[in-house]
Amino acid sequence: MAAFLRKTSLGSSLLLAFVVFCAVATLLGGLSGCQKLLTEAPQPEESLDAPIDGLTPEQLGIFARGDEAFSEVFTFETGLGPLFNNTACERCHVGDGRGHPSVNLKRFGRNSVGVPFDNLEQYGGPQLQERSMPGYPAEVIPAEANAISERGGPLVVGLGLIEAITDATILANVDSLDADSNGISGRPQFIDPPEFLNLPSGPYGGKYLGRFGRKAGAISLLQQTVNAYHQDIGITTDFRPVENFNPLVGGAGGDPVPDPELSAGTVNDVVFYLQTLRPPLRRNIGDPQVKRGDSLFSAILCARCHVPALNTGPHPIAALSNKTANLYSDLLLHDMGPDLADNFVEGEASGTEWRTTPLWGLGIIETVLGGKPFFLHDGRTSDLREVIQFHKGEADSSRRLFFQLSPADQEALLKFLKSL
Ligand code: HEC
Ligand code: HEC
Ligand SMILES: [Ca+2]
Ligand SMILES: [Ca+2]
Ligand SMILES: [Ca+2]
Ligand SMILES: [Ca+2]
Repeated sequence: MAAFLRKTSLGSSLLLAFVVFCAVATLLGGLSGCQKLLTEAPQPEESLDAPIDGLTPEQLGIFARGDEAFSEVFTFETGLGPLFNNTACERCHVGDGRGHPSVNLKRFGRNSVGVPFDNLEQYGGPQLQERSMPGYPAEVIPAEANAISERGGPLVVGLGLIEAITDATILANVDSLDADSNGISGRPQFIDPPEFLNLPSGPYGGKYLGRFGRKAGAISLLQQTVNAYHQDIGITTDFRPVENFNPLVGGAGGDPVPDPELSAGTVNDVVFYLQTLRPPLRRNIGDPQVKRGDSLFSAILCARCHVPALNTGPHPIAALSNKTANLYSDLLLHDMGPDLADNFVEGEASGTEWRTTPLWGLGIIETVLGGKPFFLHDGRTSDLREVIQFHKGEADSSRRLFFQLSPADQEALLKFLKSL
């Protein structure tokens, strides 16, 4: 809420609405989370919305503009739609954290043996925009789709450090053929750069290393941001000036707002904001139980995928240059087995593969989301034991080792996770 307080007048009216909502809810005797939010402002180490240390005053100015744009709520008058999933970045990345599962988005396609994955573009695939402006039909998932991937918005903090990690550092952890026979491989995602990024042919057979998104399907924060505006909110930009294809209209069904609806300048401010959002601060580091959990985390192979730290290379933003990112991820793809499979192919990621989710901020999600965290790509559970229970495929032995630990050691490991 501190984030909202510092923001726009819109933020304040949202806060006011929330306070009124809470007051009524409290009168009716429910929602203890409201009570907590109204009485305690989160400590700095409990919130996500702050700039990284070491920015110049000018950079802080760009950060503030990007912050404003990230929370801007679009309307039909400002270009929302005609097809969209939600009205603002912040709706799906609440307080720069993750979205509530009620705002998950869905992608669909057809997965058949022996032929390339079909994004079903004639039906508006791969992304389902289930909301639309009046006069336009919203999309529906066609009967042909046999792969539906439901995804929640991840945390968007510390991403500048992730962008600044060199390819070589990430690729050093690749073990595609599992040469060390621990059951864990880890493959890189390679992506054809979209034309709007204006990049030369990439170093990997023309492709670039993907690192953002739940299957590492985006190579940079610019790509992720431009596509989020275009796909998730229906906002055209200088980078992608043509409205989304509307299958039920049979073309780029337009709204009345001339395209592009948003300038490259604003997109770049948002990218800068994402690049310079501070990585989460750890809590309870000195706690003996947390320390015990930390060493168990390595001992039972969690740290093979959730690699505690990767270093960044040189970067034009000094605050990101040659730093350590304590992200707890290798940013590689892993086969996680049938329970987590979505059958949805994205670039080189198969229907069972996911990028290792960075775990920094794991213990803060709860505060940001008002009391209840939601984990895994679709936010299916709030229970960390259940998260580990879902780890199969390459993580099978790690999962088994966890459930063989003594109850006290299991608790220590969970306490360590919550300190991230
Ligand atoms: C409808 C909900 C929704 C909206 C609106 C939305 N996002 Fe997202 N965001 C997601 C989901 C879901 C993912 C994961 C996507 C994937 O797996 O490909 C994501 C991923 C991201 C990532 C990658 C994070 C990572 O860890 O790799 C960034 C950055 C991001 N979004 C920024 C934005 C920005 C900027 C906007 C506004 C322009 C925005 N998002 C709007 C749902 C949303
Ligand atoms: C083989 C690689 C691998 C190993 C080993 C592994 N993980 Fe994961 N972990 C992943 C991937 C990939 C995901 C994302 C899965 C998804 O969202 O469907 C994930 C997700 C998670 C999440 C959810 C994060 C979030 O914000 O949603 C937690 C917590 C987690 N792992 C903890 C652990 C712990 C604890 C261990 C050790 C017992 C472990 N992992 C072992 C790859 C691994
Ligand atoms: Ca539009
Ligand atoms: Ca669509
Ligand atoms: Ca291995
Ligand atoms: Ca338009």
